[in-house]
Amino acid sequence: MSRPLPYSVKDLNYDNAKFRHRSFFKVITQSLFTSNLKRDCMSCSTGKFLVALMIFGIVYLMLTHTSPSHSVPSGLAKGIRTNKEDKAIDGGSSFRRLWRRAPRLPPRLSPDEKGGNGSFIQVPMNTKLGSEWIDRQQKVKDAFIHAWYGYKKYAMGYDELMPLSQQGTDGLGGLGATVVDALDTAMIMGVDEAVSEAGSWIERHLLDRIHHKGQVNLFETTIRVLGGLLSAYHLRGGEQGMNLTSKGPRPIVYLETAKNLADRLLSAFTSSPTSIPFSDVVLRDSSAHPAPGGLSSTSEVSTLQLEFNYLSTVSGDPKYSMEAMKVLEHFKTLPKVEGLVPIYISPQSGEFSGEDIRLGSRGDSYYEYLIKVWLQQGTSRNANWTYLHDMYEEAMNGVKHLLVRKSIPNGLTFVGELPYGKNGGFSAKMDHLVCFLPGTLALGATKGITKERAMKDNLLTFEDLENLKLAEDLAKTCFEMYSVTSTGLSPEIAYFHTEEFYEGGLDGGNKSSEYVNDIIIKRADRHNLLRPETVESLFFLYRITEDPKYREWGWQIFEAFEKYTKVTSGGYTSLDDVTTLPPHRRDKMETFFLGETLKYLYLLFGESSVIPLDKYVFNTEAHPFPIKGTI
Ligand code: DMJ
Repeated sequence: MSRPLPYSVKDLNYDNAKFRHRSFFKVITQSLFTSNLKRDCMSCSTGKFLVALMIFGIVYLMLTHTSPSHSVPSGLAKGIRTNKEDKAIDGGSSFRRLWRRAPRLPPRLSPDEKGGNGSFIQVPMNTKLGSEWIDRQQKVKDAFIHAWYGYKKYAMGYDELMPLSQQGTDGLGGLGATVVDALDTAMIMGVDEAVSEAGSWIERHLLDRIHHKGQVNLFETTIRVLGGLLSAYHLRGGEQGMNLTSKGPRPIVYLETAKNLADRLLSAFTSSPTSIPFSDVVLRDSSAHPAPGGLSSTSEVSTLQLEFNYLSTVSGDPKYSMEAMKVLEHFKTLPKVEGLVPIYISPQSGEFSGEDIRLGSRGDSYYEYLIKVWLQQGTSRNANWTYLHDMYEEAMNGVKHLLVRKSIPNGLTFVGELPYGKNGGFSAKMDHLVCFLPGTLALGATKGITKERAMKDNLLTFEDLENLKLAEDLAKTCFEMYSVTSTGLSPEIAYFHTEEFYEGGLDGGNKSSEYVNDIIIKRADRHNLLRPETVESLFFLYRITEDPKYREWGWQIFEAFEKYTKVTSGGYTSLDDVTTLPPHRRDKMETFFLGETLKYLYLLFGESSVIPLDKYVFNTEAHPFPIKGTI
């Protein structure tokens, strides 16, 4: 059978130029010399005279017009000048100012921030949001403020809040993980107070913690802390040399802290005898060692590259990217099962260990980063990186062939597991963690542009369309994992009723759900940790398909979080059992509730121009990094 031209090849020269910022001067001159004017007028002398007159007029207007080139509040406009620019403005002439390149600003962020109080956030001139979605987005912002308030009051500086016992706990090595994970969400939402408080805490304490703390997990620290610092650096205009000092520290503080942390994390790579890093790092002496048992998780070692690559880009030091990319280059050489990989790998031998294959815990973000690291290269993607896209495509075909099944009686599409490899039995078990996959599949299919535009431009292969369809089917299943329970919240793990597998009496408790007999929830799996994966996928699918049902589903999930996980005194809590009412509450607010869950819900209800998917790639902890060459 002849295969369609891979999208990757077609996409290599994909031109995003029309979305790039161009200065006013450039726009005028380009249109003069590329439009019909050029053809029709330049040939006759009257035409030449008119063109000269226009240029003269424009230059005159620009010399006499003094308003700033960006629509930022005047106090802010001062704040964002670099020293260099200040000198140019104070000492230079208007004419010199004319030739200065307009500064590139960070992305347009919150639609509801009206730029008051020197807020750094720009307001889209024209909001297309209906008032219902503006209200709902505000409710998510209120939820974030409530979560931050609880954390700040009872646990500031600890990794996580225990909202019921009203204290903090350090489960992630003691780097104040919630502070850093939450910071860019606060920036995106325009919660200035939290931006200030988190930023000041980072400036005052984080370096000291990094110097003195003991053991941390390489993966968790990279995706939450390093990722959070780097996206904060970007969103505050760090790459543009800006100095948005009004809320929190100068962006360079985030970058310098990130470098200090990453230099220590690098020991996990350099201490290992292979390209597979050890899983644990002792920060205070920059040493590293394997996890007890000696093995690393496949997803952990392959989910570091977006962060280390971006750090190399902004720091100008290639060492971070080089070490992290060795891992994926090594994975390229390893034997796989139709692109699928076991969930453990040995840093001692560099080989996979065992045959357990799944897209849930320990496997998930390996598949996510294959496509996202490829996308991160943007227009500079070249032959050296296509292996990532090839590995992703092969893996997704493996998923479709070996892991995707339908439940009975009502045919929900789900992704199961192969705990004993290809020749062992199939398990109808699906972790909630697998619900990242619909979003990743949709992103991989259109590369972040809308489905409509991709179809119009004839950019989708048969495989892309198949992946998009699978994404939509799986997103529905993930949503039904919520609506099948009494609380409207998903369990950590679900099983699906198939010809081979059924256990009676283990439904989710919502007897009116059409899928009450399709989804089985074992007693040990009934907890909910406020995880983001489903709302993450709803966000990607809404942006890409523009189907409003994804927003409605997101809203239902948000309402369930509000109803059952909100703690009056501050914060939100994990639950022990989503199938009983009232649900028994656990005493923990995970950092990713602020870093991911609320961020994705907020973006889902907002304008698609905020952190656009063809210009940004989100790390697995929802920290956005710019795609090379687009911003
Ligand atoms: C997050 O830390 C990341 O999304 C990770 O990839 C998986 N687990 C949590 C959220 O569930």
